[in-house]
Amino acid sequence: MAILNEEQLAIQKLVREFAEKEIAPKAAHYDHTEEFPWDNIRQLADMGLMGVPIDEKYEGTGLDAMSYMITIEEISKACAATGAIVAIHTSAGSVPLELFGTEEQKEKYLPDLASGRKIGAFALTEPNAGSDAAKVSTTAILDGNEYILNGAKCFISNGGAADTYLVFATVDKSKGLKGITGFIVEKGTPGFSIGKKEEKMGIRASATAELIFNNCRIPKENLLGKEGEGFKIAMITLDGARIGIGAQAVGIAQGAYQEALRYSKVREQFGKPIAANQAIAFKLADMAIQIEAARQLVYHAAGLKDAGQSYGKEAAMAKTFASDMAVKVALEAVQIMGGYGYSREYPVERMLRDSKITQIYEGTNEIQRIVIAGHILRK
Ligand code: COS
Repeated sequence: MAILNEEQLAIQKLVREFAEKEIAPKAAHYDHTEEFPWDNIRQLADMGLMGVPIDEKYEGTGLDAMSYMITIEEISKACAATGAIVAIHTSAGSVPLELFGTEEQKEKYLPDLASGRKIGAFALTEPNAGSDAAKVSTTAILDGNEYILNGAKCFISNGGAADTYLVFATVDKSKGLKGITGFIVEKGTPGFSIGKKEEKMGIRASATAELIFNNCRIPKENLLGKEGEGFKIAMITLDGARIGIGAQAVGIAQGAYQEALRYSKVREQFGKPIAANQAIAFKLADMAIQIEAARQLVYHAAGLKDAGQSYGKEAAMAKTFASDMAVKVALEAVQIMGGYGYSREYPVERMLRDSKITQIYEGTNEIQRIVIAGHILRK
């Protein structure tokens, strides 16, 4: 365990106890119904956990990145869908406003987001611009004091549930990625509608939807940063958000491991608990090693961020290692629990399904290797 300070240990205890008591018991229900877990979000908002790293000036909790990662890990251990909602709302839907917004924008939008009264989302991906994020084709044309948005976004986390969307569109296609620009779009703006909601393999209670912009007019003052700065804003946002996905993966793996550990001590076969067999005990030992290694990578990236040092490479490493680890650990947990592991009566099959997305979203692990290689080769 990394040496956490008193404040970090206190938030770990607070979130762990709350998540175990209030969130974990409802995780199977929300997985099954695919309903957005509003009651979890309201409770997390009451506890100040919807804006952990946002400045207190904007109604955030004003804690460091490490505390925020601990929060995401603990929530995700109980319910990965709820962890995803909080992580995307915070790292991708709120932090970019704090980093790149004008003072007026921060005062207008951040308090509602950081307090959890409203939910945030980040809309970059399009049907033809996933890994190749620079291929955004949603357009934003300036017309007097308004931009007119046209196009569609897909796989947008918190889509439909969110009130505030950070949308990336091009103001000039001929400029390539230098034309990409960020905008703040409010739910209910005429011309902005929510399209198809995805039915997913995992994190089923989190909302993932298409966004449609049809001559959607937004005021010029809703420009995020300057025209043409959108790609960089998106990349910097993703650098930070990827640590959160690493933390989420660690949480899912820890949850699956704990279930398998508990089961292997009580499940008796051939007259003894199955944990008494090295075949099982060694699996548990390997799971514990992998989880701890991933957690340390997440903490390391968060520590660099808190120290104001560059952390893009380490965030990509943490996300890649932790997500690959989570899938392996959840799969082993299912194996240890055998038929019970495969049954929907126990949580590990859900955790296995939930783990898979961590290898895909906020940049696939193949993209993370491009990012890491870029850092290594530039040096
Ligand atoms: N921080 C700041 N600037 C960055 C950056 C970062 N992390 N990454 C790239 N940039 C800048 C580069 O410095 C470059 O700027 P200059 O032209 O001024 O030098 C510009 O952005 C273009 O960079 P690059 O040439 O590396 O862009 P590519 O089009 O090759 O794409 C990848 C780079 C593949 C890394 C990017 O498209 C990516 O991250 N894709 C995955 C997207 C993703 O994560 N999607 C998930 C969506 S949210 S769930």
